[in-house]
Amino acid sequence: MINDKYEPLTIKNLPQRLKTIPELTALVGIDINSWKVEEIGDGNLNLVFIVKGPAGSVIVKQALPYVRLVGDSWPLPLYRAYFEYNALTRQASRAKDTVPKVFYFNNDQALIIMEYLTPHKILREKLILGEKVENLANTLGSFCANTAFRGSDLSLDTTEVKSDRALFSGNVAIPAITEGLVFCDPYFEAEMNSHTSGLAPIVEILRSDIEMKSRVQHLFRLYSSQQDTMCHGDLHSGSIMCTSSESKVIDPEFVTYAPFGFDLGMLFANFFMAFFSQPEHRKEDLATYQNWILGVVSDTWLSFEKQFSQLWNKERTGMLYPKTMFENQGHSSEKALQGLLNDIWKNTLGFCGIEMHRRCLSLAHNADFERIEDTKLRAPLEARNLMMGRELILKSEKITSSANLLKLAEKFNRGNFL
Ligand code: SR1
Ligand code: MG
Repeated sequence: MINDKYEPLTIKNLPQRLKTIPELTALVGIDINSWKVEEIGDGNLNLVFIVKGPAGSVIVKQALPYVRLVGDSWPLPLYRAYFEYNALTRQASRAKDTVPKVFYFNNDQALIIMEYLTPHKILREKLILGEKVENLANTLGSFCANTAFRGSDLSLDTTEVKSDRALFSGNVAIPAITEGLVFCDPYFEAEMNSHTSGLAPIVEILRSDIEMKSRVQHLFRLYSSQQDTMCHGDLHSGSIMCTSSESKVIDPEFVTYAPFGFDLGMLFANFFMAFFSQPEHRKEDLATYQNWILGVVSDTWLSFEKQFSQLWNKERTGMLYPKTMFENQGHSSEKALQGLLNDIWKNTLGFCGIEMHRRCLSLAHNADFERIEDTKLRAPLEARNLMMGRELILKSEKITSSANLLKLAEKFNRGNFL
């Protein structure tokens, strides 16, 4: 199998094809007749198998040469597995214990064998079910701060940053999905778009708002040119797996060097979509659960800010804002840090607004809203989400604290826009 031409795995052929990989047999056992293989991929792009054996279980993830969600009419390079592997190994060392362990990688087969996270569940499912996760904000805020800081010119030697920028700039076709589906398609009648019936008046407001569209394009320019750090690139609630008290970040195949606030923006948007969709997922304890979600947003920022500031003081060894210019001169770098954090916050809000739009208007909607079968009930909730997204894009400079951000979400949650 190892030297074979690429071929997608199936439940049937997987044991025969992978039986000679020692890293795998050491973890699940050598007798392939005792293996149980299940395909569990429910994402938009890849094959994901659980392989269970007498000795243990692992995940086998294989890229397909096309977008699974659409079919082979949309080809997609297999090389994304290589970038995912490289992202996972960096995240593992920069944000300890927050990503699955990688046991084996095969470039020809676009295949990664990694830790089976159990009893973890996809966070999006937990949010739809109304389940809370202890420490969620802390883990995610620290993950974002650690990966942002430690992948950048604030911390790494600049030769390493430049070489990683060059490496990840090879990941062209996958971030191109973001370039199209996230930053452009929501704002005109693009081919693959769809939206819930009843949303036409809101769509008209958004698509005719020239100021907002211009701001979206300014943020797109930042995304494409401000290569601050190695971002996960697709940090939504489907890329996080949790138990009731532990969270792990998975699936960084959209990895790209991008602005500091990009991952946080995507993440916040997915919490806001969970928040706005709640009225159709539960009646009991609705306010309590919605408040919990909002608390996760503000605590994630708090934890990001705290960890980023600690790293600023302890690990600022890169070429940017050097200690030689500040501390070593007896000068405080606090103002510089504050300026940077303010900039990250502002961009986070902008990216957040755009992600809130694309998940309702472009391809690849999310289950938070899609599970609400009755479109008459779904549309008004999506309208709140879309209108808040617009406000975030238009007013990101004026929303200067997480308290203001939460107030805004509460205000839009009461809104009737249709
Ligand atoms: C065609 S891929 C659609 C979406 O799925 C991924 O998870 C990314 O979010 C992408 O935009
Ligand atoms: Mg994914």
